[in-house]
Amino acid sequence: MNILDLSCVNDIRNISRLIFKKGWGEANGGNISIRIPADEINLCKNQFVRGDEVKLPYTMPGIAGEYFLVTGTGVFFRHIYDSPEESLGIVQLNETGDAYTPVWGYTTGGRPTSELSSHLLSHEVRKEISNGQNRIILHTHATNLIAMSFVLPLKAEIVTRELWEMMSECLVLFPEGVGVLDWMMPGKSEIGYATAELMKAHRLVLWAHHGIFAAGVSMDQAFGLIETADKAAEMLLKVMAAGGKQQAISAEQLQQLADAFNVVPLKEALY
Ligand code: 2HA
Ligand code: ZN
Repeated sequence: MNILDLSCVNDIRNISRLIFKKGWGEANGGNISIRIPADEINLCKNQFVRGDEVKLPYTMPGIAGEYFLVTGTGVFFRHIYDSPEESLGIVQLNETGDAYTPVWGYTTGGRPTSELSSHLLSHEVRKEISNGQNRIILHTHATNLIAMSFVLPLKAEIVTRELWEMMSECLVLFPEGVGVLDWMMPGKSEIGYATAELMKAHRLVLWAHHGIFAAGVSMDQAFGLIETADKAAEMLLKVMAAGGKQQAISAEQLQQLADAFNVVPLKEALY
């Protein structure tokens, strides 16, 4: 099977085009990785050409040996659909989980995203927590979520509660709430460790004044979390601009929603 026909490649091509159209993928903003299932790897292994191993400054035994499809550093989301072989690559982690080898893609000499630490360290956490179900990590510069990070206290319980109050779906889709990171230097191992730590409890992690990270079992799920949270953030900003809330879904009503949909809400956000 041609690698370009794999569903993971299609997922990244289609979602990057959509993200660009939403205005969240300006220039080289954003990056995506997928932990590729073994059956997809077996369909295309014969086309792999192993490059040089690259050592990582962290060790991830939980995802050792796994293959990842990862957007390249400096790649414009606008170009991914039309140039998948240049824009994307597949890397395999070694058996100790502290180095990777490119095996496909990055044809013009590229390498994986500058946010590789946040991707791989989050994959390791989410794989364990989800019993192997979570395969997607999606980072994008969602406009309204970024704007919101300038006007709310950077606390998970407050950001979560404000988003939940904007529409009923929010609590149902992300009952565990949104993790929140203060501004940190992008592209470093430190922001990777901090993101992965929050991914132990949340599938959405807000990077203040920068963007959002989402984890999911599928691209639809990861993207759906972000588009829902971003829409809630958009409404919050409109409500604030219109003079502020006169009423909202109450803590009691949020608890009723959680009970009706059989989800366990982040306790701290039901103040
Ligand atoms: O350059 O989004 O966080 C891509 C980014 C960095
Ligand atoms: Zn970014």
